[in-house]
Amino acid sequence: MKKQILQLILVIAVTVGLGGCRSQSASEDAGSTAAETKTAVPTPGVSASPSPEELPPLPDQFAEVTFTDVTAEAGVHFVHNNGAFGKKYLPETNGSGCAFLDYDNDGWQDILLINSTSFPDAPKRIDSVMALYRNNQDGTFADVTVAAGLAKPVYGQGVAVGDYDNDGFVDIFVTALGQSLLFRNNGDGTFTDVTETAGLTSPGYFSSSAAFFDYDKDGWLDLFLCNYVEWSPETDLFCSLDNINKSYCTPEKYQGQSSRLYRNTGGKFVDVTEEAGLLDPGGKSLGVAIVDFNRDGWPDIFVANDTQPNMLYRNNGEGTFTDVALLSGVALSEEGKARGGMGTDFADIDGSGNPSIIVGNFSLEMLAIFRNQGEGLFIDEAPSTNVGRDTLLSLTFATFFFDYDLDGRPDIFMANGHVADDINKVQPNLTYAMKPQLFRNEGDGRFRETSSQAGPPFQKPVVGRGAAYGDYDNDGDLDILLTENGGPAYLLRNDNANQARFVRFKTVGSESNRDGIGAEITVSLPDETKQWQVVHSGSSYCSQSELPLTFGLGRNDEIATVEIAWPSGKVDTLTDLPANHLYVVKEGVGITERTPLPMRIKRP
Ligand SMILES: [Ca+2]
Ligand SMILES: [Ca+2]
Ligand SMILES: [Ca+2]
Ligand SMILES: [Ca+2]
Repeated sequence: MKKQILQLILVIAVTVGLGGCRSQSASEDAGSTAAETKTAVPTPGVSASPSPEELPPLPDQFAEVTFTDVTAEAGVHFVHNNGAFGKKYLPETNGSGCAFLDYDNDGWQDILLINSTSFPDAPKRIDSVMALYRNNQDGTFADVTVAAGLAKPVYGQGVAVGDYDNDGFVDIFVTALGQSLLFRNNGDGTFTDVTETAGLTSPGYFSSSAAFFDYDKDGWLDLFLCNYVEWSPETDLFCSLDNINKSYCTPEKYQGQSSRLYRNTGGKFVDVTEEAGLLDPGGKSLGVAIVDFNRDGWPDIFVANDTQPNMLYRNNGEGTFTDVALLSGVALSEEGKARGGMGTDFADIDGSGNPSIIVGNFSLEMLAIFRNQGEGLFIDEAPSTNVGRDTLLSLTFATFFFDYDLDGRPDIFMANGHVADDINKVQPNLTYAMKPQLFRNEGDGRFRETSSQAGPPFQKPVVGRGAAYGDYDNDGDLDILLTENGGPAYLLRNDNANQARFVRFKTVGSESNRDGIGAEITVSLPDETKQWQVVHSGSSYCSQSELPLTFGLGRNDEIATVEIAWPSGKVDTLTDLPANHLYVVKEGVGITERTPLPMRIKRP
């Protein structure tokens, strides 16, 4: 009886709390908004929605945010197999990526780790496979790869996650050396390889990163696939650092391979690379960021190329793209040199309303911070700031923006590691394994390295490759997944960031694609500051971060206004949202679910 009364109070508390936030939809069915907005009734073990005054007290001073390696206690035992057997084949040193995704829609981020496998001419085959780890909602994960139907040996490199068939379940695209694979999510915990029926069979590409996005805004997610170079065991070349032993050749020795754009025609894909103006046989692409750099509402494509100029494909809005990288200042270094571009990402780093772009580069090349000056112009600020000095030696694969301390300013993560395992013998100032790096945004788009205060994971050199962020423990702050070539994957838990306020949004498109990829969320705080982010696939290197967006609110207990601009053109406006919640927002409807965070973790 006592329990029933308690449950009743919880339901009332949630309902009253929801009354404070109105959804005003710009859509035609705005009239039905109130009726369709429903409340998620709290389930046992999950705390009720706190009113703003019930938020945990703010400390006078925030403690340092640190990261803790929780891989072992989380039950993640994955080890990457790069297939190496002494021949130093080029693809060995590139993999592999990772993803945070919620494949079973339970509101908890699951983990996917891409793997490579043996080369066809290896004397002994090891049929290694990728690993899907289901989130047990108690800080641990269960390996469900076999049951999910994903235990398929493939020479994998990267991953993109998106609901290509708009059925409400995210699907998985695995990029590979050779045939990349599309796995349709059956909605029951299993996946089916639909590569062929979906029209994605391709010749021998050496693919790397990929991104789902809706370039023609027809409500179906299209796919951009980065390709690297022409390579096969038969055409592998001999290169050497010491003129004796074989080492990995730089990509300069190989012919490039054009990236591809596939248009989704309603569950089937068609290669539209040439008609879209994207054919680039010289391209040696490793990273892609879908960034509307000129804010005209059409998603543009930034491609990081290795030893070739980067590309910035402006979306002309009628099915074609024009490369404006050289004119915009993002193609080359300050000295006019093409660099070894790898991972990439974008964010509004200075509150200007314009997205800036970062690119991870080779050692002795610095991270690129292309600051958006507006009017389609960028200037690389790394050489003139401490970031250039602090990233000079780093060979950076994955890099991304995330607000790790939830102060409202996007910070930078870098996964580093050299490509040559014997580099230290010929270049004593460089090492194969390198420490990851963290840079805090100090305001106005200036960054300061905070790696030395960020905990043991940032003191440990690894051969870093892929990386993604996601809030795997539903406590509101962003955790990190990091992969190592020929080594383990690392789950790094964020500690202390959620002492500041935050808010998370999951988007559900109706006219737009189901994931709401491309939706732009602008958060206005009572102190009149604004932040915006875009729901996106791609970015980083060969990896995909979680789709929900997290906004750091610092000391603000609530958000004044939230505007969600959907790819369809619809705009939903929400007001007076309390902090420390995850809100599920449906296009044209408004909030359909609100979950207070930190969510109390179930104990096994
Ligand atoms: Ca799907
Ligand atoms: Ca489309
Ligand atoms: Ca920050
Ligand atoms: Ca977290």
